[in-house]
Amino acid sequence: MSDDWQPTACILCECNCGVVVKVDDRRLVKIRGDKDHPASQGYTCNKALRLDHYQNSRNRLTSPLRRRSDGSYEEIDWDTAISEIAAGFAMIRDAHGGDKVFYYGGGGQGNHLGGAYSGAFLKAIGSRYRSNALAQEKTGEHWVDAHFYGGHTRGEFEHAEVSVFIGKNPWMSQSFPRARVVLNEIAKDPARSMIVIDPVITDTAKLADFHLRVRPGTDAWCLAALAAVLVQEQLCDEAFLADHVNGVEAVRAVMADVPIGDYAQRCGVDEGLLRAAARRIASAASVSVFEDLGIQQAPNSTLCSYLNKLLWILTGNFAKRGAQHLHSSFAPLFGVGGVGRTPVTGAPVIAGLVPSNVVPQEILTDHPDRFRAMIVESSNPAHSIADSAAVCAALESLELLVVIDVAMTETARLADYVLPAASQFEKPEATFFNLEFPHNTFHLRHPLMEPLPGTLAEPEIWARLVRALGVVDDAELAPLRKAAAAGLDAYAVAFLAAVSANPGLGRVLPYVLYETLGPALPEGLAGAAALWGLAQKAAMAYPAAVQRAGHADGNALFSAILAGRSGVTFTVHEYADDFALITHPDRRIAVEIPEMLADISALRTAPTALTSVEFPMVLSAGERRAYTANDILRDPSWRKRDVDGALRISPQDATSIGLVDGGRARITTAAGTAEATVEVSDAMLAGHVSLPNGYGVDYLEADGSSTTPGVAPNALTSTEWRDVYAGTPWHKHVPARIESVSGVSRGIG
Ligand SMILES: Nc1nc2c(c(=O)[nH]1)N[C@H]1C(S)=C(S)[C@@H](COP(=O)(O)OP(=O)(O)OC[C@H]3O[C@@H](n4cnc5c(=O)[nH]c(N)nc54)[C@H](O)[C@@H]3O)O[C@H]1N2
Ligand SMILES: Nc1nc2c(c(=O)[nH]1)N[C@H]1C(S)=C(S)[C@@H](COP(=O)(O)OP(=O)(O)OC[C@H]3O[C@@H](n4cnc5c(=O)[nH]c(N)nc54)[C@H](O)[C@@H]3O)O[C@H]1N2
Ligand code: SF4
Ligand SMILES: [Mo]
Repeated sequence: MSDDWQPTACILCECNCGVVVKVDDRRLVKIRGDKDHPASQGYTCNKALRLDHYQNSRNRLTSPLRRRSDGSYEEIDWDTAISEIAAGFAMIRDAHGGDKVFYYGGGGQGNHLGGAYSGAFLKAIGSRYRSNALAQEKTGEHWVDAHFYGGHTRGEFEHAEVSVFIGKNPWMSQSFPRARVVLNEIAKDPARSMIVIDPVITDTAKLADFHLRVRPGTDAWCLAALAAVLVQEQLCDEAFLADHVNGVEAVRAVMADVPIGDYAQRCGVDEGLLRAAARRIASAASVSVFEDLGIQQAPNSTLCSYLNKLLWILTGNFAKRGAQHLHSSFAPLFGVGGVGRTPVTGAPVIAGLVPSNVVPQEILTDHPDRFRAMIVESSNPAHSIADSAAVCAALESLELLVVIDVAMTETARLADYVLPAASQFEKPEATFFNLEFPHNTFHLRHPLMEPLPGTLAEPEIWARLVRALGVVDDAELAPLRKAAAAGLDAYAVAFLAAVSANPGLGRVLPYVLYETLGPALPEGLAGAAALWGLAQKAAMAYPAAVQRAGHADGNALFSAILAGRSGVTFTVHEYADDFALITHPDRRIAVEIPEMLADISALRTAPTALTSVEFPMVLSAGERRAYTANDILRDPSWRKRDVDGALRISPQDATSIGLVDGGRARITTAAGTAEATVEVSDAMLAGHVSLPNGYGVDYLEADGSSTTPGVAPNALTSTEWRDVYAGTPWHKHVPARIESVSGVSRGIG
């Protein structure tokens, strides 16, 4: 075993906490928080210690695979795989147009560097449409953000006097640095308050000063009432609104009409408590908010994002310590441009992303513009998109499906070719979840070991695919290779000259960087070459903030990233910078969105319940718990409890249905049926049940048998059950029927 603690990061959620590890014979044998990581500062949750279950999963891929006509797979060598795949996509392009090649994924919770190289191949082939998991959670919020100020905001919970969590359980799902430490600090400090809006008594709600226990799916009424209290009780920050916000009068007019008492009743929250929470927001020196899947994957999701943001805008909680911020980005997580439409169903393409829910319909049709081929990288859509049966049928019908993954997934099993990726500990990796303000962090992780034999890192996979297309004459790259050997300054000059002389190179930039700068980087770090371009962009976009962080220019920033094994702070902002980050020319927030205001008025007569006699309960399909991590860990032995992902149900419902703790229940929805182990829980409201996410993935045991513990949530969800503006799914609000399974069979869900 090496004596050294090597810095890397946990890859199980978007926080990517820095960890240090000891490696023995390719095993991550010791893991602890990295005190030198600028954001996480030594913090981890319970999950980081289980990372070896990812690194050494028995289900890892070790050879490119090609599907035989009988559906089985044969191992093929990399050269064969690359040339057949490139030829296959070129054939689709020539016959039907490159825009029929659809790209899904590009990175999970810990790995966005590989996906950064996909653009070169996709552009070269003429592909236009793409998507990933953000299109089943964040695109509605993005649509509102684009109208309001043109950027993504984050709260500064560490310093907020009042923290508001709406459909967000950070004790379990984390999502901001050192979440449990910060939550405990807030709970202990009598001068600070926490407001939680959630139907469940979550571990976060237990720490709250105000728990607005809404009935599932009624947040729009709750949030409209909160905003209306601010307006009707004249609690808005008028100076801030006058100086920085447009469209306030239209919002005020609609809010003046909201019947607060009636809405409080309709969402099931005591009116006095609701008013007290609104007043607490208004009286605070600083407020930070976090909305997440509890509203983003529930009815009225885009409207709820709109209303939530009004709370902090109306009270002027922007551009000051402890409030909301428009942070810098090291690389864009979202595409730019207005709302386009998908080729078949005409669904909204927000932030450049096709809604995940329409993927099956964009394929399973004889429409001439349907997607005919697909590349899936680091994602498991056959399991993670609504209506798995429809998704599987669609993926199977494609003329060509290529999956790049570390493991044999539900999606890989439908592919024509499966390409085995090196794990995130076997290559340089990083995430673009760099969302903090005023200090924003970027962490390039160095490889801890050689790639598992037979695997390749994504930058190399994409480079080989581009090479196979023959779109770049290698002679054009020679001057850049020479300049790279002479240092970054020489490279910068040569790069600008080459790209302006040859626009064709501009189309395949990540490839050019990998092929020319990559070889000049320290051993094992060629895959970091694309970061050079991103560092230049960051230095141009935020020159003062990058310099404040100690980096003179883009080259200095890139060098610091290469050298900083525990991550580097790449921007240090001042609070006033928030205004400069607004993209509207007048640098003012624009709050008037007519569709949203009409929807608020329409709430008066809209139904608050979407259940029926047939499906009388609300199922939240995909809750985050102590032992869930999306589909990243397939080996079920990583879990210390909740081994088969219990269905949580209130004592009242358990009694009336005849369920007991540890018994079995059948769950039936419009889409399908499943069986689960029951956990009777006081945390649940009557009428509401929940199942965790990340279960129902299969795992090949040592003896060759396969296990699939728990319920795959998307066996129970439907593609049409989605938001009208963004197409985001209502996974947290699936009408369902729950029955007792007689005979207490312990079959697998
Ligand atoms: N442990 C763990 N952490 C994770 C992940 C993981 O898989 N496991 N995944 C990561 C990812 S990809 C994401 S996107 C985040 C998601 O993080 P969260 O959004 O916090 O996760 P969820 O548990 O899915 O949903 C949050 C809350 O919504 C509540 N909820 C359900 N219905 C409603 C409703 O109608 N109204 C309101 N207001 N609330 C409702 C649930 O009770 C739950 O507490 O977590 C990240 N962190
Ligand atoms: N019903 C329901 N459905 C949901 C949700 C829900 O709450 N309920 N949540 C949704 C949300 S918020 C999200 S974020 C999505 C997540 O769903 P997906 O986008 O499918 O992402 P993951 O489940 O994280 O799967 C990541 C994949 O990447 C692979 N992988 C890991 N490391 C590497 C690597 O280095 N290279 C490559 N090429 N592959 C790698 C893993 O093996 C795994 O197959 O699920 C969504 N689906
Ligand atoms: S799961 Fe998230 S919060 Fe927990 S250690 Fe990993 S990155 Fe940090
Ligand atoms: Mo997510």
